[in-house]
Amino acid sequence: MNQFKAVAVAVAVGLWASTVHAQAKPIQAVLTDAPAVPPPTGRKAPAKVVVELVVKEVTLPISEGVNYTFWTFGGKVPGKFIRIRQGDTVEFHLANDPGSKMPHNIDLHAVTGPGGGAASSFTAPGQRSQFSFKALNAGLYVYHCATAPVGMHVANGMYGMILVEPPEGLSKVDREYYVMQGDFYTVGKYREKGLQPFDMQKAIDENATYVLFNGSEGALLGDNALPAKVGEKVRLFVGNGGPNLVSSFHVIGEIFDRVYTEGGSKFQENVQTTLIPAGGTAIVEYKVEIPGSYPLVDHSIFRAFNKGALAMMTVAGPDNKAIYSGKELDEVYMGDRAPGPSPAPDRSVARAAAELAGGKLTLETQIAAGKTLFNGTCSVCHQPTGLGIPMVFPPLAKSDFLMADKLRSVAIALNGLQGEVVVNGVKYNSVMPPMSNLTDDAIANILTYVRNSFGNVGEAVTAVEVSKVRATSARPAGAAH
Ligand code: HEC
Ligand SMILES: [Cu+2]
Repeated sequence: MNQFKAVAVAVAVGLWASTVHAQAKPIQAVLTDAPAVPPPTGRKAPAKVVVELVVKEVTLPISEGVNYTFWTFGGKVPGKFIRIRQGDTVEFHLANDPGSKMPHNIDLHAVTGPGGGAASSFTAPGQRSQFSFKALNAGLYVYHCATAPVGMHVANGMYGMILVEPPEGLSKVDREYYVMQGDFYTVGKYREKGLQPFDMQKAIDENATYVLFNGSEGALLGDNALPAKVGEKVRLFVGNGGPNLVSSFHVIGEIFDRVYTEGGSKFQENVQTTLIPAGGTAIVEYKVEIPGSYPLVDHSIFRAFNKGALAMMTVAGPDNKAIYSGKELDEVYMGDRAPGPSPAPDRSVARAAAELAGGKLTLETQIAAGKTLFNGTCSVCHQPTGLGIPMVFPPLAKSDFLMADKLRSVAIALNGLQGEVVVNGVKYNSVMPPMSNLTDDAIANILTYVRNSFGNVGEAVTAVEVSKVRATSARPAGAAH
């Protein structure tokens, strides 16, 4: 082949190749609902990728017996997970369901360009819009709605994540999960039943009612816990939608072998807790060595135990006593969030709420719900047996003091107790904190249980009685409501 011919062939091949590339069929992106993550792109070269996302306004449970109208990218909170490769050109289609009441748009932090796509994607109910962007930077990025009032759209759950894989892809792991934190603001207090509207003032004050992983309390608990097996490498794509709070993300009982802080390209090793800003992410990786339950929490710890920021990874497999000697995470630590011995989720509290709403609450249902709530709230001091601890926590079992006055026992649960009390002839002089953060029906069920268990025989306590005591008795300064 002479030189001229060789060049001609090369040009022809080059032309052919670029035509093929330009005409290659665009790839339809696989989108997943949390906690699932789409498979690796597995591609060696950039491509044109089509993403189709539908905004829907949906009413879903935010907690047991509590509903909230979420605004979503794809029908769930967080929104669909999008996975592409660096250099891809993304043709983005945003549709707004005809049932929506609001216009919406999308700002993807993976976009280089004004508003991250927001201005090009403003979509009224029943409309669609389209724009394209080239993914210049690798990393794990948040996307969110940026329609005014932006804070309200984000607070209603309008966020998700897009992973832009580096050209070489991510290292191989056994499991990948999608976990995203968000803070929520409802008019009713934490766990107050019924459909709860958004509370703008609480949101402005950054006074969250709920702090949640994956959009509802218990989204990743019980039957929905994240499974893994001993010896596996786990990767969590963790995001924080905010709108307000920064997450101190921690897995109780694990150490992150690697954290790609802020979802960027560099990793830090051997990390206990990683900060995830509102509108930011982290990729955490760890190997699981010991079977058991591993709670995922925001280590701003009241959020975990009093606002819902609790998820669970359950690791199955053989023990390794050389690394850890035993005893499972116990009920005292986890309270009513402890994974129960039976795989059947405990629905007693929800059942009691439903019966109360229907005007037909039975004593048995109240006792069952009260037992669950007692074990999550009171048993840490008074013990699951109700026997208390000598000299420290008085018994509720066969307590003459408890049974002498029903409304007084309601006031104790609500407002706490301090100073000398004599229970069954024994003096106690200590402090019980107020539990006024509990709802009226929760306190009614707890006391119904306590007054009908451990050898006690009494009558039911009603939510109406609790509400009267709440309205007429003094709470110590600093107690909730
Ligand atoms: C942090 C520990 C703690 C928790 C949690 C706790 N208590 Fe108490 N409780 C005490 C202490 C301490 C006293 C005695 C206070 C005193 O000495 O004045 C007490 C006293 C009582 C009494 C009166 C004395 C008796 O034995 O009859 C009742 C009734 C009672 N608690 C009910 C409850 C109920 C119901 C709950 C759950 C809603 C609860 N407590 C949660 C520590 C606790
Ligand atoms: Cu929106």
